[in-house]
Order: sequence, then structure tokens, then C-alpha cells
Amino acid sequence: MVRYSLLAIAALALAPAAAHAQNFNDNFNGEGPAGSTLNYGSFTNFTTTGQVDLVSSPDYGIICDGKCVDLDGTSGPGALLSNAIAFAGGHTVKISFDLGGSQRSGDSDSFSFATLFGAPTGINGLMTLTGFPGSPALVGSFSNVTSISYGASVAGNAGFTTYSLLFTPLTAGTLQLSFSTTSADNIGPLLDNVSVVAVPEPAAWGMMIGGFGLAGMAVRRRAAKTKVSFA
Ligand SMILES: [Ca+2]
Ligand SMILES: [Ca+2]
Repeated sequence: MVRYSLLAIAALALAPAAAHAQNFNDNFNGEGPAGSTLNYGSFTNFTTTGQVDLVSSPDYGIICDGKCVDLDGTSGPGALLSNAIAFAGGHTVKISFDLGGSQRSGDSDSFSFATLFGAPTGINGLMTLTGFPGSPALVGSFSNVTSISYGASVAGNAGFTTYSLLFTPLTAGTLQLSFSTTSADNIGPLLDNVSVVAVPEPAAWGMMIGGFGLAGMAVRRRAAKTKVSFA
């Protein structure tokens, strides 16, 4: 399993980097007026529920690249839900985001991430690449997926980590990304650099799926359902 994982990453690294169709990319750096904005709710690419803070590094002792989002706003907790992001059928999609601890407390905070599909979507080769526990790992292939979700507890001193996953939708559709916390002490996990891109090189992806075939089949039998959750 580990050997297959390393081979898969090598195949990706060797794939030409050109022609990445970029669907969505938000580093929050151009968001809002200059400086930090507490309880910010006017994101270009996201709607908010509850309250989140738009933080300009190094305000409040938070160090991030330009601006980032504290998911537990000053009147938090809060959640971000992206606008609908379109994807093409048959082309591998990579979702990435950077998540860090609050940097202001030794407490741990809850964090929830979800990919919500606009309509049930068949996906091949759902794979976590970085960040998610056990990554890289092939989670499986699924029919009629309505959501992919992940929940974790994030230590306050956890540095920014890139979380990324890949999957190939069988048909075109749309997805929305959801990020939230239940932290309610104004000090929550930090989010930055959210992206969804179409990855070229189906040949390399096909090699990866081939290498993972046995493991994928084992997972698929156990976990064929429409809502896919990571521990
Ligand atoms: Ca940023
Ligand atoms: Ca907290």
C-alpha cells in the first residue's frame, strides 16, 4: 500500500505542469478593505453563516500569507460556503486548502470540511493526497455521491497544512466547498489558499488508478454510499 502510494505521487510529479485549467482559487489577500475586518461577511467567492474574521497578517499575532480567515469570528463560530464551482466530466479535479491552528491558544478547535455536489455525482478514484490522515490514500470509487466530508480537531499550535484530494467526476457538474468550526471563543482555526483545479494528464491518473486497483476495490465494497466521510 505504501509502495503504491509513493509510485502514484511520483507519476503525478512527472506529469507536465502545463495546461492546468484553473476553476477556482482564493487566497483571500484581495478581500475586503486594507487590514483586518472582524465579523467579515462580504467575501467575493463565499457566503458566510455565523461570523468569521478576515485577518491580515500579523494582526492579533496571526501569521499567514497576506490575509486568511479565522473561522471563529469575533461573534463566531462561523462557516464559509463557496459559490458553485463547475467541473467537467472525465477530468480529474484537485481540491486544496491550507488549514492551521488558531496560533493564539493551546486549545484545540473543531474543524469541518465538506465538498457538496450540486447533483449526485459518480466519481472514480477519490484519493487524499496531503493533510488528511493516512494520506496519500485511495478512498475508493463511488456512485451518486452527494458529499465528501471530513472532520477533525485542530491543535492551536498546529502550523498551516495543505489538505488536498483528487477525484475524477464521470460527468460534468458543480460543487461547493464548506469550511466551519464549532469553536465559540473568538479564537478558531485558520483557513487560506482554497483552490479547485482541473488536473490534466489522464494517462498518469489512469496509471495511478491501476496501481491502486485492488485497494480501491476493497474499500468500494465496504463503503459504497452516497455520503463519503473521512475520519
Ligand atoms: Ca492569504
Ligand atoms: Ca477556540
